[in-house]
Amino acid sequence: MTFETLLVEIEEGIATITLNRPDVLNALNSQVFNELAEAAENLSVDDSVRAVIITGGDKIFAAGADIKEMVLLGAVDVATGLRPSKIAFERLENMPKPVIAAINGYALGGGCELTLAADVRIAADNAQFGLPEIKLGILPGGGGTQRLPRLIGAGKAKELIFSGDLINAEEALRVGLVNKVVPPDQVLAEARKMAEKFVSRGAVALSLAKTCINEGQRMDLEIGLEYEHKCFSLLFATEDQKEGMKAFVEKRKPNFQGK
Ligand code: DAK
Repeated sequence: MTFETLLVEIEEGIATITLNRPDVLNALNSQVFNELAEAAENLSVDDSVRAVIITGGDKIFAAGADIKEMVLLGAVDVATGLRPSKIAFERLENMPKPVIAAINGYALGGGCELTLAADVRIAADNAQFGLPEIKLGILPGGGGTQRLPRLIGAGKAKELIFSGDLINAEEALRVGLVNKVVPPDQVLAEARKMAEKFVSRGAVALSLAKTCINEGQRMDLEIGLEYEHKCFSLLFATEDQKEGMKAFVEKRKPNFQGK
């Protein structure tokens, strides 16, 4: 998979997407969004890929959507031209495999929103998060007003969105915006360690659990519980369920095949 603004590497079932516009702090222009959407689609259907890590490298995650590109846009251009970002984020969010954001430095605006489309966020202790769009006279348009309150609650999300203030990694951990904080040089290794753990589990069960959680947020509790029950029942038709329970009874580690 070759792109101009992204590097994509696949190693032992784990794909790493690295945003690659270092001169502009990985500002996300329409080419990045288009390429991300394509990469997400490809990785989604590639059976050899069991987990995805998205990173901006060891200095910065991303300083947001490309303001120099947006400054020229009118309302109609935004309605059509920025659509790929929505598609890219939704493809990552709904990918039937785990997506982990590995974050060094700034994750601002669309960069922060990109991390919100991941399942899990691992941050460097030097990371900074924020949705500073309000300072540009706009609102977070890449899912920030929707995904952030669902993750950390409306009150804290409103404070961040209304003020445009940045928070550090420690505060991000405290409010539940990130899952784990580690030293900067360990972010990728930690993300990989977590990805390896996820990959060692039953892939069908993991993907259905992800679907239950994602879809469940669109449902009321009663329907969500029913949906969960259907997915749970379905897993009893898989080899992984047979293997997982048999391994427990036989006091050995399961050998899941993702079937
Ligand atoms: N866009 C374009 N270029 C950027 C950029 C950005 N977001 N951020 C940084 N750069 C460029 C700078 O212009 C500079 O380039 P040169 O001028 O040297 O050519 C280079 O990167 C280095 O930046 P600085 O010189 O500013 O570096 P500093 O270390 O001094 O400051 C900073 C780092 C991150 C604090 C600062 O660069 C900054 O405040 N950047 C802007 C952060 C920001 O406001 N981000 C939010 C952007 S709005 C949507 C989807 C998504 C979005 C909207 C709609 N739809 C689906 C509709 C998202 C919107 C946004 O993200």
